[in-house]
Amino acid sequence: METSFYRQNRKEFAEHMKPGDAALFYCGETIRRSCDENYEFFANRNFIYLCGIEQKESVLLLEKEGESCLETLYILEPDFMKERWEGSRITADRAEIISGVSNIKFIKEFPNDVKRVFEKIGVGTIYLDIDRVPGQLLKSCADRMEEYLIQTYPHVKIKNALPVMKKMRTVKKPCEIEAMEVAQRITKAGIEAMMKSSHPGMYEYQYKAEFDYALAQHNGVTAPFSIISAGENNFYIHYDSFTGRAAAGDMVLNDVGARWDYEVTDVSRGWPCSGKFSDKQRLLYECAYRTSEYMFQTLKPGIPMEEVDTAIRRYNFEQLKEAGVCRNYDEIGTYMWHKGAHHVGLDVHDAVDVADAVTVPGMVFCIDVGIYHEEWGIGFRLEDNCLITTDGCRNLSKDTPRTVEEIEGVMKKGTLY
Ligand SMILES: [Mn+2]
Repeated sequence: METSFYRQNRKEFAEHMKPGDAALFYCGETIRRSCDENYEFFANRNFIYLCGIEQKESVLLLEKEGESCLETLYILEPDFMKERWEGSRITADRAEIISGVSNIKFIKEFPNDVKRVFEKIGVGTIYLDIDRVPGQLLKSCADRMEEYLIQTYPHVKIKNALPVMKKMRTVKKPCEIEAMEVAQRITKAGIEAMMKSSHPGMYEYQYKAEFDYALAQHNGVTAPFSIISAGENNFYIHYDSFTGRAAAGDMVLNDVGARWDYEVTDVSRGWPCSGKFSDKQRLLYECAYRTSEYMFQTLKPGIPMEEVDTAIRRYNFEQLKEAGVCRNYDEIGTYMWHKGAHHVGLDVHDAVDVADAVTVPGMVFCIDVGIYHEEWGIGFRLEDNCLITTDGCRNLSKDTPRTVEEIEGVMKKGTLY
């Protein structure tokens, strides 16, 4: 993203702060896996949204003084021996260019600086980005800071920054949409690669290898998540083992994405591994397709998000009823196992403000129509990414083969076996 994006996001957050308030955002740290191995580092997405720095142990401090906001970014100091093993650390110059924060300091200065802030805050509030889920064992940097504050500076008021961040992230900025469009083109290449190489007898890990290879051709893009399954495995919604094999007559399901400039896509397609839909597969697929098309024709600003889900369910029921598959709306749960709309952005299930939400221009969410017919052994999802515009909506993933004809056409052209 351009530096102006991060600058603007910090400015918008600071508008929620009062003079004397401060805010802390942590990039995060590596988590030990075993012996001397760590899990791959993953930068906190709210931190990314505010400064775009992907360097473990970095911290952003905002201090509101009058109308202006003092910004300080703390980064790890250079360490020749550590960098020899782990790779280079971000430099102060580079951190300034990316984030637009001009006051860059080394993290060793942070403890003293932050004490000065806490001692200064008499009536002000400190914002911490606290995002806990029930049963969570690990404590984040913000959780630990909260504990320290309560014990050491009990007079300091603590406020959670998360609701403000969620509100901000709900509406995407134009540069985010541009990044998503690039991610969509890469996702399309990955899905088409799987469709083109598909044949009965192909293993799920082979589909995944095709997908990953196609993504990597675009500046080394890696998949932020992947669900790829065949046949009966399509009935496990978040299946992740890649060990199964597509038998003749099976459908293959993918629920995948690519990430470009931190923005992700979330696109699902289902196709017959042989390249030709059977009558039953086509019947069910076209129900999902008509439902999806209906949603893209009708979505516009001002619709409660809850109604989006209900509309998908109702319309898809009508299609399944007409197809003679489902007679009663009460029975729709037999064939539709999950909700049909969730936001995407920096996260695949994006951190957004959904309470009482109605659609507004700039929102991006999935239209995900899943049909699972266990008796027929057919399960798949048709999932696209919907951008709400000023007068309607746009399907960001429409170029990834969607209709029966498009899918069969791509698979025919691509037959390698
Ligand atoms: Mn998905």
